[in-house]
Amino acid sequence: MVPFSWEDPFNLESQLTEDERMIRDAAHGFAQSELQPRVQEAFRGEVDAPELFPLFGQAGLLGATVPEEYGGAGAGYVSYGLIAREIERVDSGYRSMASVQSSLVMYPIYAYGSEEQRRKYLPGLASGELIGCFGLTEPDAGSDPGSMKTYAKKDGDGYSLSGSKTWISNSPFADVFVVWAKSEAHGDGIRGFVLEKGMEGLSAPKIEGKVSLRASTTGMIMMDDVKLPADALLPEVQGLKGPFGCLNRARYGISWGSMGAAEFCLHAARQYGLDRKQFGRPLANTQLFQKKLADMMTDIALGLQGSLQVGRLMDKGEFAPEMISIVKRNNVGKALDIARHARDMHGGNGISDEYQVIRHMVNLETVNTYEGTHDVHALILGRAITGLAAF
Ligand code: TGC
Ligand code: FAD
Repeated sequence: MVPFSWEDPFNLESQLTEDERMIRDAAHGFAQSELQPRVQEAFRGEVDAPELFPLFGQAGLLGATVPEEYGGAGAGYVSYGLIAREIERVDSGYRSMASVQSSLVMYPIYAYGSEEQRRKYLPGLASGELIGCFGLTEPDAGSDPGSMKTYAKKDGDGYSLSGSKTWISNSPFADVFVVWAKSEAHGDGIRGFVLEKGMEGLSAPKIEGKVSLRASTTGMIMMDDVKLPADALLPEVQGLKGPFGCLNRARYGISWGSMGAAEFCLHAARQYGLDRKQFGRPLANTQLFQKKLADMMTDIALGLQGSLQVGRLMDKGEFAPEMISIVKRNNVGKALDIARHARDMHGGNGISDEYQVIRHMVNLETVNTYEGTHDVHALILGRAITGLAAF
């Protein structure tokens, strides 16, 4: 028998390689020294923070799975997940900034782009000199991206792109825009295009007033007859499997990230319960408090094991998207419950941003919605179980 660790119940540590532990420790150090000190003011002020990207880049946290020849780290999906967990331990918004860059911008350029596109964009995106965003969602096409209206008309050898995307992370300060549109030149099929800041007809206004994810900047992408050269097309993919292939990576990262936020909440609730006395004893010395801590610890331990297994299968190329739906849906839903409980366990103090649990709680409301809502992932799984699509 071995001593039990409430912080690592199934000894996840022993299931990681030495390289993975090193990457995790570096990400932890960066998140605690660079991100934690600024998050309270950033969230309060809804502060734009493009200057974080070069810091993420220097710390090697962008494009973890992209090969080193393009500026990435050439690491595996478990490492990518461990990075997401450490960043989201501080704030889901910061993880969002980094995971959009890695999974939704660098991945499609690497996996679907031409060699010229890879060489042109990936090193700058990996170093954080360039900031990327991913435009799939539209005002009238959220859970159902197949109904998008953004359209690329033929225009000489190239294209003319018109339409609007909304709820786009990083767009107001992005340099590189991966945009999905129906394309006249391809039988109205969905294709990916790479746009650049400054193109005529392209703008990206900020969405103000978010009550969630305030440390991450979100905006729209407005495209009014944006002229694109032929080589703006991502040549190697067509159809919805293009954007969904990117979402697989980002959703998987979120499954780890949300567990980081949940771990923060468990640790905070435990410490608060040990420190705070009511009725002559610590709150942590009551049965109800302990039951909540036991539930939190259990859900985190199981969630991390699920993500680890999916990551190992991704590294071997043996995953199915439904596996990712399980861990994204389960882990984010559980993290949201954990954050809500942690908020309650802090009593009145729990609504103060000083204690941070309410920030995680409101952030996780977004995480439960983006990258496929909790219910849309239930329907993806329901389809896999029954063979019937109930969307
Ligand atoms: P469906 O008929 O199921 O599929 C169409 C084509 O796509 C293929 N496919 C996939 N390929 C790879 N990975 C996946 N996960 C895939 N899912 C489907 C499928 O094989 C088919 O290929 P083909 O070759 O036969 O054409 O499509 P549908 O229109 O019925 O889709 C239904 C549904 C619900 C699965 C889908 O629309 C969905 O997932 N909706 C949720 C939308 C979503 O997740 N949006 C996310 C926007 S990006 C974002 O939120 C970023 S936030 C980031 C941050 O800040 O961290
Ligand atoms: P809807 O699709 O309108 O859903 C509303 C409700 O209806 C949900 O509860 C949903 O589960 C439910 N519902 C929908 N369809 C069904 C059905 N068939 N059966 C039962 N229930 C259903 N998108 C990007 O492309 N890029 C980004 O970078 C990005 N970043 C984001 C950042 C933030 C802060 C937020 C909030 C969103 C972001 N999104 C981004 C958009 C996000 O992916 C969408 O909000 C999400 O996919 C849901 O779409 P919707 O908001 O249109 O909701």
